[in-house]
Amino acid sequence: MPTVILDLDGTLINTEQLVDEVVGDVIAELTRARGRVLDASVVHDALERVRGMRPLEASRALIDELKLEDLDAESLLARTAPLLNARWSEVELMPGALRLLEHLRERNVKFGLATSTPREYLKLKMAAHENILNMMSCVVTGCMVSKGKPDPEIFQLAARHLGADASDCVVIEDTPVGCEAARRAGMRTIAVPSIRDRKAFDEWSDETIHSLYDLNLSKWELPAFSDWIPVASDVSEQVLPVPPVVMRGPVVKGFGRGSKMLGIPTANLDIVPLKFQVDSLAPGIYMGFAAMRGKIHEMVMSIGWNPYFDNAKKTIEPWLLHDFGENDFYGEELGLVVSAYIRPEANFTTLEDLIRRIHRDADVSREMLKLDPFKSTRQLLIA
Ligand code: ADP
Ligand code: RBF
Ligand code: MG
Repeated sequence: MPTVILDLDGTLINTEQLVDEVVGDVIAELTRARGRVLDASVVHDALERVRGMRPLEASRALIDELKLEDLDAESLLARTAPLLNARWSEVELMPGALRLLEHLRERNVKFGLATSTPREYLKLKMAAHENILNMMSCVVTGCMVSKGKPDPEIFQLAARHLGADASDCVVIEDTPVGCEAARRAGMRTIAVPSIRDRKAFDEWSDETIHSLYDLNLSKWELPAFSDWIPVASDVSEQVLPVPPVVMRGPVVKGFGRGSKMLGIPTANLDIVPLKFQVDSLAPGIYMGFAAMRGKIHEMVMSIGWNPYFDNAKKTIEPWLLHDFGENDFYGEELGLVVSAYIRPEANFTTLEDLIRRIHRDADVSREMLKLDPFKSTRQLLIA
C-alpha cells in the first residue's frame, strides 16, 4: 500500500490568508516608507508565487519578484515573523483535513508531514491542533534539510523516515513549489491548490483537485472513503455529509444576474461576518435547509468563486427550492444549515450547461434532503 506524505500550510491548515494579510501589510508599509507604491494585487500575486518555500527563501524570492533591491530578506523576516507568531493561534484546519487523516489512520495507511515551516514555529501553529501532529508517523521540517522546496530533499528525507520508496509515496500539496519538489523526488503528486493559478501545477502534479473533499483515493491504490452516499435516482452520483454548518444574516444584493441570466434567483448573504463558517467548508455546491419568515425550505447553494463568471470575491448563494412568486426579500433575515457537499464549482462552456447542472443539483437536493442523515439537520434551524 502506498505511503502518504502531506504538506502542512495551505494543505492541512488554513495559514495562507493570514500570511498574505500580514506580509502584504508589512510590504506596503516598507515600500511606502521608500516612496514607492505597489498595487496590492501585484503583491498578492507575488506572494502566491513564493508560497510553499521556507520563510527565508520565500522572503528572498518575494524581494526578487517585487524588485525591492534595497530591502534584505533577513530584515523583512524580522518584521513579519513576530507578527505572524502572535497570530498563528487563529489558524483553523482546512476543510476535510481531519476526515482525511482519520480515514488514513483507520485504514492503516502510513502517513507523515513534510513542511517548510521551521520547527520553532510549528509548535505555535499547531498549538490548537496537536492531535494532527500526533497522528503523523514522521514530521520533517524545513530545518532538517540543506535546501528547501522546490528541492526534493525534504520529501526524500520524509520517505526515509517512513521507510518507503519514493515510487510508493503519494504527496498532497497546495503549491507548485511543493509539487515540483515531490515530483523531482520521484513521487506521485496530488495538487489541492491554495492559489488561483491552476495552470502553474500542470508541469508538476499528477492530478489537480479542488479541495480535500474531492480526493479519489482508490485512484492512488489507497483505500477509498466510505462516507459518500449514492443518489438513488442515479447511483453514479453521490453526496458527502459534512458536519452541519449554520449561517445567519440578512439577504443582500448580489451581482444581479441570478434571476436575469440563469432564471435561478440566489439570496446572497454577506460573507464578511460569516468568514469562520465559510472557511470551514471547501468552495463548492452544497445542499441543506433555509429558514425565513417562520418557514423552513429545502435549498441548494454555491459557496465560492463562480468560475463561469470569474468572480474576484467569494459569495454565498442559496437558491431556496420554493416558489415565492414575483416577490423578492432583500433585507429579510435568513438562516441556513449546510448539510452535504455535492460537487466542486465547475466552469461550463455554455450558460445552458451551467443552468442544466444547477437544476440537477436542485433535484439531487430535493431527493436526498428527505433522507437520513440529512433530514434531521433541519432541526438545527429555528423557523
Ligand atoms: P442578486 O444578484 O441580487 O442576488 P438574483 O437575481 O440572484 O439577485 O435574485 C435574488 C433575489 O431574488 C433574492 O435576494 C430574493 O430576494 C429573491 N428570490 C425570490 N425567490 C427566490 C428563491 N427561491 N431563492 C432565492 N432568492 C429568491
Ligand atoms: N457558478 C459557476 O460558475 N459554476 C458552478 O458550478 C455553479 N454552480 C452553482 C450551483 C448552484 C446550486 C447555485 C445556486 C449556483 C451555482 N453557480 C455556479 C453560481 C451561479 O453562477 C450564481 O448563482 C451566479 O453567479 C449568479 O450570481
Ligand atoms: Mg443572487
